[in-house]
Amino acid sequence: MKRNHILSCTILLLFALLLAGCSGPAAPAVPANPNLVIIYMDDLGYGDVSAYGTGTLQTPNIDHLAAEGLRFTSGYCTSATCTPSRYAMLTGQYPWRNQRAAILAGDAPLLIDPQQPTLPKMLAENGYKTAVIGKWHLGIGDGQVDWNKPIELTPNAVGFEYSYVMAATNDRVPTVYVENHRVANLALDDPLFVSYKENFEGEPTGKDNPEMLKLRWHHGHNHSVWNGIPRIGYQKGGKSAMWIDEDMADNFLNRALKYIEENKDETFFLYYALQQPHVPRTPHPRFAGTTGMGPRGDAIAEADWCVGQVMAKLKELNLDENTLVVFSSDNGPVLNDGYYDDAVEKVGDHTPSGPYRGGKYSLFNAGTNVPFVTWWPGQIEPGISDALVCQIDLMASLAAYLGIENTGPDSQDILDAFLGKSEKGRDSLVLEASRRIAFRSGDYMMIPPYEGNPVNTNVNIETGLYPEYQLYDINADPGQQNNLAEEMPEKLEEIKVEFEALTGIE
Ligand code: NG6
Ligand code: CA
Repeated sequence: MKRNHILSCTILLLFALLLAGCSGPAAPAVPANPNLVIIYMDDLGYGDVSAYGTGTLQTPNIDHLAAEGLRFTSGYCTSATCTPSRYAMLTGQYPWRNQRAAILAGDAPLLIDPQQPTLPKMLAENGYKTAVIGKWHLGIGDGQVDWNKPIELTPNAVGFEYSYVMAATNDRVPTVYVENHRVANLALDDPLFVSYKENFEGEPTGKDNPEMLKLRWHHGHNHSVWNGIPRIGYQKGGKSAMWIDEDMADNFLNRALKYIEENKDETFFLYYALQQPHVPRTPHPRFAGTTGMGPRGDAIAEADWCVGQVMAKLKELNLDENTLVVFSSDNGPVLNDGYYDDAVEKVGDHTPSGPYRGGKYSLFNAGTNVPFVTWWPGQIEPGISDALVCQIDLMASLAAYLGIENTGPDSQDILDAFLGKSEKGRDSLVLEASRRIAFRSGDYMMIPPYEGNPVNTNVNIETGLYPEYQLYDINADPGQQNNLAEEMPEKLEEIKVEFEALTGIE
């Protein structure tokens, strides 16, 4: 009797288990590996995003993303310029560990060693489709690149299965797009030549041919002229392949949307790297004049619209619940970065650096404390986080999510902070500007003594360089007005020890 009872109970239990198995999961589903979309801006400041509530320029689409996601107040890139920040995000290695990780010329060799671990490689090895569309600026080729032949060392050599990029910046030659291993739309009968040493005979320059210019140069930017805009570096030929600056945003966006469409049934990583609001600021006529802040404001409005289009596409394809979007910028803001484009004259009450001191090229906080949002409906609760997070940590944090080994040497697993499950991010972070480094530890920022001009007079931004130690409490004093180095010698000493242990620099 008893035995029978046990038997029937067991059968009932098995039946129940079977039923539960068939009728769908009882607990919330653990999502499959999410798609990753990094939306990366060029020179967008903390205060340039209206969600941060400090500037007067409006960015409704980015605000919407921030409202649905997690907005970080202490979100950092590693560097106050482009190349090093991108290097760190994609390799998980601090850029100051690599001698060559500084602003690169358009013909500079590939900065990332093809043997080096990278974020796209890590994801590709784990079943992801990977693509970069937009600004690259991490070098292409071997230093002797022939732009008319297939180029081996492109983003494809470091983990991107598809790439469609401008090699460097929109103010540098060559003013062409490179798709996978070739310059796109290049005609064989008009080969492209590039030099950063000397001009090609008979070719006009911004310096000698002001009559050709629709945008005047302020400092630098007086070499080859294309589309009425003088650039950095010299080029000749390749006319069929040359970009039209005003169409660049649409061109990158359309390719990004197409990539998402085509890979909607795959797991993918799209690194969508917009060129705005880097100089030359050339918003499409649809956006020109819309903000009253001149081309810089209009280029941000254009980028904001692009962000909205990408988000709409993810929702339209029902990919939103399975896509982690990370929105950020490669360095802080600058107004006059080499052209007369009214950025200074028309900025009005807008504050691109937000409450912070400095900007692009600066060791002060605005150089690297940038807009930073993570978004993943169903997984990330909307909100605001004060956790200290950095783009360099995406690699280790994603590795943790995927349950694989982290291969980014300086990348830290702060997954819970990125997902909003913890208010705790990093303890500390090394920051870089023009090959000099500073240190954020907790709420404090320490800038070691450096020689050099305290103001970069070209761009009119404070560099942060002073001959004595600086120590600031960023929380209490975001504008870095109160140097605590003398007042708090013990704190300074403690941070110096920590900094030396990490960097090996005394
Ligand atoms: C500087 C350029 C600046 C910009 C910057 C790179 C001059 C005088 N200045 O050398 O205009 O191109 O490099 O910006 O040439 S970044 O955002 O890609 O780092
Ligand atoms: Ca930049």
